[in-house]
Amino acid sequence: MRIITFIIFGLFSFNGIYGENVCYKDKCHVSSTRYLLYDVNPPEGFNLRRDVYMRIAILAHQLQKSTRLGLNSIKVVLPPWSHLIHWSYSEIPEYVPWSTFFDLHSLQLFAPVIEMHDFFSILQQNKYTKAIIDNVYILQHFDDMFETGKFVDKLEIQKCQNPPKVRYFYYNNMTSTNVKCLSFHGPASQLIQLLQNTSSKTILVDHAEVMLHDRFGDKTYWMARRSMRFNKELRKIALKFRENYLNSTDRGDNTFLEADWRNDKPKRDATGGPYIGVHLRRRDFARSRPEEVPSIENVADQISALLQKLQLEKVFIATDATKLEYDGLRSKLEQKYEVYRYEPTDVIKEKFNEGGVAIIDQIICSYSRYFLGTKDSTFSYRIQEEREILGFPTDRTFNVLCKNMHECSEPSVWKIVY
Ligand code: GFB
Repeated sequence: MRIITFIIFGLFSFNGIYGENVCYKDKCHVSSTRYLLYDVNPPEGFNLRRDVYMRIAILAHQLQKSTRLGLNSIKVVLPPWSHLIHWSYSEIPEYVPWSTFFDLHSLQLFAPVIEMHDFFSILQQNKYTKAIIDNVYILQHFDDMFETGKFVDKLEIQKCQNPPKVRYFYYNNMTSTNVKCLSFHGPASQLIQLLQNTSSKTILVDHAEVMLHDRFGDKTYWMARRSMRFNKELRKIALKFRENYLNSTDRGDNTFLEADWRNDKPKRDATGGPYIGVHLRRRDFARSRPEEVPSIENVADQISALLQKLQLEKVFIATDATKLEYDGLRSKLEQKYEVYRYEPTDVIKEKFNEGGVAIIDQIICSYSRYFLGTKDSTFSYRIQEEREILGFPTDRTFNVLCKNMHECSEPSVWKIVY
């Protein structure tokens, strides 16, 4: 895996302006770039974090178009993927950059975002030894809104509900002497009120998940979503697996996408490869929802019935289930059908870790003829969105495993908008 440990060189630490030197024809000036950093509640998983990114990216996209100096020069610094509770770690602190999972250039075609290591490089060029953030805002919910049930959009500096952190992103060399708790209810764009009233160069918003979407499900939302193309190598690995085992190619499945997401056209005629893609979420998810999650035997019955109905022979299973659970499922299905699971080589596991393997699983499910997900799992939601982008008919996408043959709920359908 690509491990990035940030060591900042130099002898002094400075607070204040972190200017970039911008040079043109031998003349240099300090740029007015400001940096917006954000972090998310530690227990949140990878796919909820992707949704929080969208809220921030849509804000940054809006700010970029602003005519106000100071707002249109804001860049978002992407929080490295570290210390996620669902992933296992070795003893070395690991800071996985976004480019391990996503195509950074593609993200930047929508919003001005940079990696944390780029932010550190800029500090280093300017000889800063420490990243002392000008303003840290820890977002929190308004207590009284939950008590009264009356929700109004507002933000207000209030007493901290929890003791504030003193270290950020687990770095020893990033801190701040200016930390406030900001009670917040409303969309991410509400943050503009705060950004336009300060000239701080570096602002960190912690618990960014408290901010809501500005525009859920509209054209801009889907532009942000479409810009989240996965890392090219992960896409290639998934494609090879589809070709080798599932008889699935973009040409044959009508799932071809333009190289640049901005050129994609609306369509609904993707057929997908001749297999069912299943996302079966287990572990903590199954433990926290015993009333809703089906048993392994029941899952096997549901998949068999579907394969029979669709006259397909192959099923691809994406799951975080234990080996024992997966083997139980496979042995029930294998009597009649071909069952596939993606098993990474040590090299791929080392390079892309559990996050990359999960993405390969998601991509393979995205290209299936029919997708069956887990109700309320953000992992399944992201697959559904991917299939909307690929242009599948909605009835082949918005399907979830039932608790059993009698207890079944319809998932919400979030259609793509261009
Ligand atoms: O993405 P995620 O947060 O979605 O799932 P939910 C958590 C992690 O589980 C993923 C692994 O980042 C993966 O590492 N995982 C889940 C999988 N499904 C698969 C799979 O099919 N294949 C692979 N390879 N890995 C919520 C969490 O999970 O569940 C909440 O976000 C909370 O924090 C809740 O824990 C119970 O929305 O499913």
